[in-house]
Amino acid sequence: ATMGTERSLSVLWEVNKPFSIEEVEVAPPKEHEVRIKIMATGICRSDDHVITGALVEPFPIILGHEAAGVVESVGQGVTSVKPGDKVVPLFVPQCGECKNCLSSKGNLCINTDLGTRRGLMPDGTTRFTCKGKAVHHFLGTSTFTEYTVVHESAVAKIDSAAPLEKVCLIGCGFSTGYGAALQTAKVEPGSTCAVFGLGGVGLSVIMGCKVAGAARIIAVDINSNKFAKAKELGATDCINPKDFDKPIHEVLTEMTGGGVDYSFEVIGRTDTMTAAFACCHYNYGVSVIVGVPPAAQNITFDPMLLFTGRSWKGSVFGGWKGKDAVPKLVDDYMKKKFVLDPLITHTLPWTKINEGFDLLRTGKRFVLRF
Ligand code: PAD
Ligand code: ZN
Ligand code: ZN
Repeated sequence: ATMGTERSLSVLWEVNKPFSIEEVEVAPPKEHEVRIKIMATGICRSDDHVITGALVEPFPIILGHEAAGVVESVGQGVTSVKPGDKVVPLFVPQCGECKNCLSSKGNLCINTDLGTRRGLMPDGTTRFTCKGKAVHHFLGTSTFTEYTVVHESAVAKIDSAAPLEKVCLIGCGFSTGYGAALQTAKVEPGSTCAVFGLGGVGLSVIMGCKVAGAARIIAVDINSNKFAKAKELGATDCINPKDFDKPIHEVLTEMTGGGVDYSFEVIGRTDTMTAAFACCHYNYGVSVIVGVPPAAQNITFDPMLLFTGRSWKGSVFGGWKGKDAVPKLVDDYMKKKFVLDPLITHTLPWTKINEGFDLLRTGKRFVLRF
């Protein structure tokens, strides 16, 4: 079953260009690898960051990292999944053996491709070829394609009854936001939270804060069209920085009598990272960076902000160890412990990928089906 080369698509050849739908050869899985037929993939702002160059990756590349599919074939030595299993690829793998996987504190497996700019499988090669040219992988996942190959440590088996066009969001956006609140910040009952950015990830932070029992959740976005959904999911206040003359961190500090307990930056801008940090309580506030920091930008800040007791943290994939957590999150979804529908504004056939990105840039979030 592992023979045969599969055909596939949607290659990004350079920055700031549309995707081109191409025939791509997808080589069979090697040892400890899994070839997946992708059934649905979401589009996350992180994919767009590669298009614009804010996140630097090698080209040509097949993007996409938030998906669900079915195992088509497995390489030698694969034991955790078999052909026909429903799965979610993991952009943060869980090898189970490295220092971070063994630590109860971390989730960033050392085998992650994140930040390496390699765009290759763990063995340093690629499974994609287009027009005789090697095409790069994205974060060990590459899901804008009918077939992809991932390492066994980067795939989680999920409930065979799960609706793939919904649970694909558990592959990134939902879990990232939800986990930032529950795992990274560990929001406590009764606390006050501020969430900067109300895209799919920010809305998922709101869901996490609500489940944790936050008493007040203040949603911040420059697009007021986002407020209705934020309220539906648990925001108690919604504010638009454009409606105020003074800096938004001052507005929040005043609104909350000294600062929020937890703040989250879910945009990916250095100015909002600083604002989110500054609006948390001067003595014990915790601020979490979820938005991907733009390449080659630095933050200058007054260390007094930290000295008095604030903490500044980051969170990748919501702090979850994917192989363990993703099947459980899918089970929780099936038990209706949280919703995913409000995060999806459109569903499109995958060949409309470029239209999907246009929608993303107008504040919509969509899932491509295959
Ligand atoms: P999105 O683009 O759908 O949402 C961003 C929101 O921020 C939009 O509603 C904007 O209107 C709003 N916004 C933009 N500028 C401002 C501003 N100056 N002040 C207030 N609001 C503003 O993105 P998303 O929800 O898909 O992703 C959000 C970020 O999280 C993005 O940077 C993405 O790359 C990152 C991300 N990180 C991880 C991770 O593991 N840490 C995973 C997935 C996504
Ligand atoms: Zn993502
Ligand atoms: Zn590991």
